[in-house]
Amino acid sequence: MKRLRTGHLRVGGFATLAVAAVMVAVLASAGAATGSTNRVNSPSLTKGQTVYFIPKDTVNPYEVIADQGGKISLTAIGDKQVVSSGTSDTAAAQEPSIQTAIETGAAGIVIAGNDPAALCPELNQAMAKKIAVVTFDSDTNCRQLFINQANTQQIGESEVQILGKEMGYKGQFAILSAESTATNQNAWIAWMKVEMKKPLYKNMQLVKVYYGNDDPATSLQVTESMLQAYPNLKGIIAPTTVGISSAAQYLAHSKYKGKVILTGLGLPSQMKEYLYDGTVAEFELWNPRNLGYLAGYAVAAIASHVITPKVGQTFRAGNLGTYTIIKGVGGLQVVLGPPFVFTKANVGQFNF
Ligand code: RAM
Repeated sequence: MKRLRTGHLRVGGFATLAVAAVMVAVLASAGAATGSTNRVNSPSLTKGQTVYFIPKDTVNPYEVIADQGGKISLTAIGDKQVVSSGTSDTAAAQEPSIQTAIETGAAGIVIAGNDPAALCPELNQAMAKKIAVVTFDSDTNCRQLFINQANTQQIGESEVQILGKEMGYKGQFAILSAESTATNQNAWIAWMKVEMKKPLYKNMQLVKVYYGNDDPATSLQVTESMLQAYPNLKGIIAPTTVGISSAAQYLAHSKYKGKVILTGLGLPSQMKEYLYDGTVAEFELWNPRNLGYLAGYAVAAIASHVITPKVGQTFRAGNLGTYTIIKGVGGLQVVLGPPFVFTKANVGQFNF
């Protein structure tokens, strides 16, 4: 099997087993994942502060796991976490949580934006009150730092590379996204379209981007619609854990199983059965628990004035180690690490 151009490691592929094993260990059992106490003391971080974690919604298992990671780091620091959001992925559902954070004098906000612009009046108000504002998972236009799960370009490109390889670089495919306003999905899709311009993909055609709103029922419904609308559809990329698990559920019980290629970003816990039954061959992700854990340390470092933040500054994220602030597309960011390709050979080793 070829090693992906983007540098992903594949168990049983080009990567040596030793390297792959290290990668699996990092992903599966970093400090955040084990919940072990932070062995690296952070004396400079202020204890007793309250941080609001505002996920895209409170029901998506991916977001729940990311918030758990935040709780682990904030608890290790001696801070308190409040998780607050709506149940659907809209900016309007997140606004009351930001307001409450401001009114109750929170030290920090960590938010996965459902919309890049619509949340800015509230987030700017929070920053004006000296509340540390960090985005994670999905960025907004107004924040001090974005905790990016992986390089945005790499995620977009690699999704198309995986699908192309599995489709034999031929045929129609559709994208099943989350909310149409989701900054993260839209950024990944933009890079997918750039990748598609390469001659390698000249016989592949992106027919349409569908939106399942990170709602399982809607995602199932649009999967059905796209297969009806495009009877020759050969592939689906769902860069959302809700989308890919819903599409896999649909395909697994349909005549399209094994015929329509499905890949995207999925939780190993939700996708395991579909790797084992042959509905899906591979998909990507990172450890969402580590994402939240890293965001917890980042927001605490800003709220404690350990970082300003600015380019080149570093901070310690407990058992995950030291991270450096770099310049991203929308401003300052920190990148958790490369995405990982899950297959039926390695999926059993993950607990998220
Ligand atoms: C869904 C959400 C989230 C995204 C993951 C991959 O759970 O849309 O924002 O990062 O998928």
